[in-house]
Amino acid sequence: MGRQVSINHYTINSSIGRVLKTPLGADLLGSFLRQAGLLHLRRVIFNPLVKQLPFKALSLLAPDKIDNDLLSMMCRKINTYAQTETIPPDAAEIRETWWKEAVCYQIYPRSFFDSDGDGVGDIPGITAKLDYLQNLGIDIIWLSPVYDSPEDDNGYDIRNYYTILPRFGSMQDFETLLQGVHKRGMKLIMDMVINHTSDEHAWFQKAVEDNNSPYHNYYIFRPGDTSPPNNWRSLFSGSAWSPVSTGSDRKSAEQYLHLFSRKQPDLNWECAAMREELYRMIRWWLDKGVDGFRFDVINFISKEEGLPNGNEKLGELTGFTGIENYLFGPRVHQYLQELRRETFARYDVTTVGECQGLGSEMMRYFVHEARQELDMSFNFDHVDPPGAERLKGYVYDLNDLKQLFISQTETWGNSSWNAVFLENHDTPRMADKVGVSEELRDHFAKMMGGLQLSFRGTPFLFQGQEIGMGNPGFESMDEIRDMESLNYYKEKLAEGADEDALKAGIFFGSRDNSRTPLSWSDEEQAGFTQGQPWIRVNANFRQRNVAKQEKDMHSVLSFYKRMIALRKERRELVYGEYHFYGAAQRNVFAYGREYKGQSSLVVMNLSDKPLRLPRSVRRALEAAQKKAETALSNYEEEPRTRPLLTLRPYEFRIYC
Ligand code: TEU
Repeated sequence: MGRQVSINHYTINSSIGRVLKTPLGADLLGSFLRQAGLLHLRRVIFNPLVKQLPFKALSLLAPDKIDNDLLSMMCRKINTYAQTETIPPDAAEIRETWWKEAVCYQIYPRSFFDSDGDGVGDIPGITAKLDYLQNLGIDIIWLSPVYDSPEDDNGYDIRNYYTILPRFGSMQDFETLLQGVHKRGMKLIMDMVINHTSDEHAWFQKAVEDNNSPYHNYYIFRPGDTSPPNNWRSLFSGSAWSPVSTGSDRKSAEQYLHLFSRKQPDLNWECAAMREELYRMIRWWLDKGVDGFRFDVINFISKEEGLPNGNEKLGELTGFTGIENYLFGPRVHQYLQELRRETFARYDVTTVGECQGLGSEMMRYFVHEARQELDMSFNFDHVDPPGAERLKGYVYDLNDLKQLFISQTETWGNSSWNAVFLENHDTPRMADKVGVSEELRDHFAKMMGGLQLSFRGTPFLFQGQEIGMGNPGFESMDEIRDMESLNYYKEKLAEGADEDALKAGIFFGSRDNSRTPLSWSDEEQAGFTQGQPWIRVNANFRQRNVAKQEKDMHSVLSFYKRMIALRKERRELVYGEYHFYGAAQRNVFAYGREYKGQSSLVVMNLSDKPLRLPRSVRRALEAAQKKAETALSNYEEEPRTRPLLTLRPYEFRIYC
């Protein structure tokens, strides 16, 4: 992107309205209010009179959470963006392409299918199940990391980018998998973790052995052996700095930066030689024939120059002091454009960036087609409720998801595309976040699938979602494997937290909740392994499993198959414009989609109680029912009234 001479300059004396007009201002403030549990203030801030007040007046609204320092920091970031980045105008029409039409499926290899009885899922296990995925209608598989790794963070700590972790299989096994995928007309994208490596990666080993080695500049070191060089906190508890353990010589003692665990040192993206090594490696995978990448925490790669201390108030609020120094870092776009140019630009592949902290306005800087960075991003605003902490437990309100999804569609425009997900390996199962009762679980699972598969954006399903798997119901800390949960437990206990409450939060929110083995059948260990699984299987696998649901035309799995097939038949479900009905009314989620003369209507009841439909929705429904060629719902029995006046608990209906 060419640099732009700009007269835009924002300070804490600029009006709130002016700041809100910038994408970064709108998003920063939006996510700030969300995180601070101050969403109710949105109304106040968007009031035309309030908008005329200076930006610094915001600190009066919540003095304990907002200070001038924080607001100045926001302005600095906004200025940097305003001076260096632009969002090009939108194309007149959406560009049609394969990865927008695809349905994707995330495989967490450790827990998908174990072919050799060691209790850990593996690559031949995935190959064995390709027909299953093809039958389901999957086009693209996203494979969580299978590279060589000491598995401190289940493979998100890569020791060698060019080899496969032996317990997952060999490179030959990987190639067989890739062939099997391609033979079935499907594609495979790799997880690519390049914000950090494992501390056991040869680069890091050489870097700590010898300060003068060229590899020393591949990571981020600062002198000192006692106190950390700044106040940044790791996303996995404690300081983001650890001393290099080999340094016995005081003068050469150093600390290294790790935003995640101490076994995941951050790479120094300022180092051109390091970037070149990464690009070479990515080209190597492309030449092997992979169809793209999911880039792990890719919006964290550029760190603020000088690594300044993080704002304390923001630290308290987010739990991650320092975050403003790597979220929207100064060179992130330069790096992303270079990454694309040097690697995937010349291949017909697709990319999705994991972009925690990215709102729907800022997203356009990352995925606008004319900017040549990424194809799609995973945004996280909808993953947890406003102001809530996963490891403390919460009740998720689907109305919040609805509001976010609606507002996102307003900002995307024709040139930005997104990935739509409801579950992944980092968050508990949706039904448990919402607290759905046992008897409504199937209806709920189908409704969520219906929503995801009728929305604009490429759907990414997470393994188990297609059979409505829930959390396993952990009961003891011995069952927990995830280092994030274990570190958190240790840290909070040491701080004097109440043990029962602490455990309850972890059993609810641990990432392990979605990492238990896929329930394949009612055989021992859910048919996942002949051995002892690395983590327990879900207790209800005899009732809820793939084999059983394959035989039942009313199962969650059968519903997913039908919904996926429908999405492929009806292009308006992929590309269509939206018209929302009754959006202001709680628990009503209804939209029409229209594209090139074809239209569909979706109606949902987001609650577990019967819902009376507002008139606008009833009218739209009546019209859609009259002309519909296909109708699909998550209830076997037809509704009693026609036209429809009420929806049953978690009822989903689509008319095309
Ligand atoms: O996750 C990044 C990330 O920030 C989170 O979703 C994270 O799991 C959580 O917020 C921590 O509080 C990615 C991967 O998806 C995750 O599995 C890895 O652990 C992490 O990066 C580090 O590579």
